[in-house]
Amino acid sequence: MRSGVRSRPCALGVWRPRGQQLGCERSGGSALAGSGRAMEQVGVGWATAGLECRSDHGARVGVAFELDDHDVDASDVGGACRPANGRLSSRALRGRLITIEGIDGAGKTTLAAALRDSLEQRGLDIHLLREPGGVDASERVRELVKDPDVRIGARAEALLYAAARAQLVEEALQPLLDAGSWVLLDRFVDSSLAYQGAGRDLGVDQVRTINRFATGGLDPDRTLLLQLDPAVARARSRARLEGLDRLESEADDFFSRTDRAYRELAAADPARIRVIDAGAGPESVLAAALGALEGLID
Ligand code: ATM
Repeated sequence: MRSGVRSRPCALGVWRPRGQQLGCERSGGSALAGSGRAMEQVGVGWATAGLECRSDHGARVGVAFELDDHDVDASDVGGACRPANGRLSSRALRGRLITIEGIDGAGKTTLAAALRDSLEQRGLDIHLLREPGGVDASERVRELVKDPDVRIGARAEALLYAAARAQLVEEALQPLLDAGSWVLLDRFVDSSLAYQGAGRDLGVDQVRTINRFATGGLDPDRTLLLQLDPAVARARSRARLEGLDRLESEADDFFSRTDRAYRELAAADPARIRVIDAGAGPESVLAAALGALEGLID
């Protein structure tokens, strides 16, 4: 594939390469998916235009451009790549992946929308996505795994979530991050570790392994774990829903195992996973979430 100027992706990760404007060599989409954070990004804070170039040493370098007061020629930052229009900013750019986790009924969706608004007000280019879903194929998997009339074994379920995730990474997540965007993601690998690894008793390490393959090793920069007593969370989601889907119909001990696994994951990685008391009101939860992004937002 040649050139890599990207138009702004929409909220569900649909983005189209705008074509050939930059005349810069760019590797194929599958390489993007597998690279995790191997790609180094150099550039700026406005991510509607980005490209990937090869340095003299063959290393892949992502570059994003913005019109800015600080003119920098593209050759200063990326070798042979030059935008067809516009000047380069000297500010450093790197996309961020923030994931939101928690058992059903903890308030992830409410927090995600509030956080997106709040981060947008700070001028960040932010994209809200969900799992399973976010792109067409993964939304289809979502329908399948939620369908209470479909029998799916535990292993197949873990693989389906991983497949949906692989597609999301390749089609939306990695391109967005490469372009310097922030992605707010409602569930990611930790959901599979907690629900399939512990809830389904498949083993956290086994599920981690298939997900490393699915994501190419992509890790969130920060994870906000909404914590709520499973009984309270279940009561909340039952009140909210008309009919329970395939997972929501599981017995209470499934959710207790899932909740316990989330707590253990957070204890094992406190730098990434920040626990938030989901029993507080929405405003307090939002304030806590913003506080938990310290070091990422100023
Ligand atoms: P949401 O309704 O929160 O979007 O999640 C879909 C369901 O899929 C949710 N069900 N419940 N209860 C959690 C479940 N799920 C997994 O079991 N594993 C995963 O990897 C993901 C992403 C979701």
